[in-house]
Amino acid sequence: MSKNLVQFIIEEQRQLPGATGDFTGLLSDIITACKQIAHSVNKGALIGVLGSAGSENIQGETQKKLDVITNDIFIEANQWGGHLTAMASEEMDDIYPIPAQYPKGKYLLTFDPLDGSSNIDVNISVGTIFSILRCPEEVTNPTAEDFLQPGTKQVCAGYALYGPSTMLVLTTGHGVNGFTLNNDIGEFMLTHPNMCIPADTQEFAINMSNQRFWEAPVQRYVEECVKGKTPGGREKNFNMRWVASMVAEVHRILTRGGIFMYPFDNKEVGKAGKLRLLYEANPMSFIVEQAGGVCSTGRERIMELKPTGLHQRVPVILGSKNEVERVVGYHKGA
Ligand code: P6P
Repeated sequence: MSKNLVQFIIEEQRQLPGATGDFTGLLSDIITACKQIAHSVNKGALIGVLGSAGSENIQGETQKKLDVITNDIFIEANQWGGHLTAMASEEMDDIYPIPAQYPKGKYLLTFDPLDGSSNIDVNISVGTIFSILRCPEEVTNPTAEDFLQPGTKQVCAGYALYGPSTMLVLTTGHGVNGFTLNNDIGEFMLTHPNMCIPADTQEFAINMSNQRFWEAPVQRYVEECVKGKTPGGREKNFNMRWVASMVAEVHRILTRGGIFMYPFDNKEVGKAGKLRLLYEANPMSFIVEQAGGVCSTGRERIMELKPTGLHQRVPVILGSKNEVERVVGYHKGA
């Protein structure tokens, strides 16, 4: 019988000197939230949770009913345990301090409760992304400023993927491990130990409809992939994927390699990228780097960026080391 996720975490905790079980308790609450979200997502139309909520989030994006429902699930599952001082979410304008009636802990939690939610109404895979930071010492009433830590400060990052099977993938800085939800017993079981991204790939993922808005280095890279082994192309042919669900793209890359790009584009003036640093780019970067991949804006390592805002957007180029480094090289040469 393979290990379940809680057993795996406790065994990891035993390796951490001075671990108090606080971290294990927090992860256990996050796992509970992901199981509840999986249930709501899987039931979909049967329980009337598809469609628009009729509201917008701070990003100006129309919220799906499930965006709101899954955000509430995360808040409910994580606010009472005494492991956090505050949370921040794609779906909330400001931070969510732990209410006074609950004990506070030493961690901060950021999350995108339902990434790729535009896919939910058409039954395509969606996911949850989360990241755990330490709350700065002596801070008991945190502000948004306390969340603005570079990705290198993350103590844990993970995602749940609600696909043909529900999986949870996470890192605490000692590699990446994948767990599959066994619905018969309601436990995530270790099925993908020590996930590693191949350094090379023949598969790129980008939203080609934005091509005319990209900078020259990305134009060059994608053009060469499309040309493949023809003149002006590469030494190999490429395949393309675009699911429009970052969690699904990253999981595919963790499983068989690839490069995912949501680069800077000049489609909207003043918009530095589409993906959010704190609860999309940073957690995914931690996971991808721990699996041997590379994550860059094209010019900088994403995890070294000093965040300037809770909902800051950044360009994202991540995946197989040799391909991401080629794109970074094109930016240097530009
Ligand atoms: P586009 C989902 O909304 C998301 O944030 C990522 O999960 C996904 O990779 C991207 O946006 C899709 O963007 O422009 O293709 O809709």
